[in-house]
Amino acid sequence: MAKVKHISIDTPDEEALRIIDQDAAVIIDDVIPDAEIDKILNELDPFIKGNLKGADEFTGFQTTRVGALIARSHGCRDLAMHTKINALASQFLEPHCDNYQLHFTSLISIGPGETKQILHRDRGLWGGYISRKIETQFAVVWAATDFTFKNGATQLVPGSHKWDAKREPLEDEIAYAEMKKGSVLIYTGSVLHGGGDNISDEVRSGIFIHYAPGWIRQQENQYLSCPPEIAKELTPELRSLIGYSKGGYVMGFYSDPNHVDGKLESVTPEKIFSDSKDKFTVLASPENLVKGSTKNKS
Ligand SMILES: O=C(O)CCC(=O)C(=O)O
Ligand SMILES: [Fe+2]
Repeated sequence: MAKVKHISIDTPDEEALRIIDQDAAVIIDDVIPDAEIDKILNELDPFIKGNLKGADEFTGFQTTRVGALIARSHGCRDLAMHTKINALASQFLEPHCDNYQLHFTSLISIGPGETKQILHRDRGLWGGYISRKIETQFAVVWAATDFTFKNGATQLVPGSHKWDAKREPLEDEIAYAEMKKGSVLIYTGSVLHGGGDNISDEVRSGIFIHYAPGWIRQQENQYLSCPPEIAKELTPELRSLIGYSKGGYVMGFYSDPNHVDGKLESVTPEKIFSDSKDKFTVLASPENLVKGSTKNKS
């Protein structure tokens, strides 16, 4: 049976990225202690309790999803900013963008009796309009419980990011991302995967925090899930990561509708919080605009 490779937190980035390039998935064992996970589950408890199960076979009739994790959980803010994960995300995504952003957050809990989720490539969420030469998602799953074959560990088909789109996996090409609570599964937007079936009597929970290029539409709308009145509590770095920043020279600027003095006209979103950080100049130079319009014509 196929397997997802396991590495440790001390594995050099180059080796982790080599495995991700080859298999489109890797597991990093024992990244955070159980206590940190328990703190997060505590913070999210009111939302977990009130949550509805999925409405179709894809979302899962025995599966619950809790989003807005940056707004709702301090612990998830730390996970989103984790140094090693961000180092890998930036090296993986930045060949195709000037900066990357947070894209999606969800606590996905697969309950007993759930059936297998259909195998899919997450990049389909952009409608299939983006060339497969460009990788648009770096998915990170923090195990909030153990992930086992029996309780619904994510099914994954290592190497399927390089397959012809129509090829279907044989049973023994499907791996199960078995890992301990506190470990991390990384997979890309192009690999075939799906939630596993849960034939145990326990719930399998994962904290999904995904990243994408700064120029693309985020799956979870961060401006609504973490509006400015909550975003003002975040560090400037995390605010910038979730989208209160520009994704390129002229990508994502804003003008304050109430200001008449010109100070908040065509500025970077960081200005709402009086942050001065801006990786790009306020307006692109003509040279930069021309450069952007001519590179990567393929
Ligand atoms: O819950 C899982 O293991 C995977 C979920 C998933 O891939 C999805 O909902 O897109
Ligand atoms: Fe998925």
